[in-house]
Amino acid sequence: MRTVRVLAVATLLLLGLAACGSDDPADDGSSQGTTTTAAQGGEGGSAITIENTAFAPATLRVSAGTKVTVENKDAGGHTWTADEGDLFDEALSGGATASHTFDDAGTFGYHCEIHSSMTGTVVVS
Ligand SMILES: [Cu+2]
Repeated sequence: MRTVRVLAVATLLLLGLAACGSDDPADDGSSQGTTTTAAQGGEGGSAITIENTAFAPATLRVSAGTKVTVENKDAGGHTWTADEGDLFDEALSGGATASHTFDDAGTFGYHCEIHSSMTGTVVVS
């Protein structure tokens, strides 16, 4: 009796695994498609977040032509200002977002004009 019960359980487990196995490829296919779309901006995505008076990630790596979005999650205002030239200079009140498309490869430092401790870099390749 015990052996039969074990076999029955094993069969159910195998059936369950087989069912999962047949479902997974479809799930993986759809989620991979979503991931690919989201990852087009390059490693680490293409979004910068301002939170607790800091930019994150401190260094964002994207490929040329990527539109980078900055979201200010703080209540207070900040700016997203390029260190050199006037590539971008956005005033971001609490909850605001801004974006800039980086067409050329290079390393672009930026800062907040209100808080000197707030700095970051976008590396475009
Ligand atoms: Cu600031």
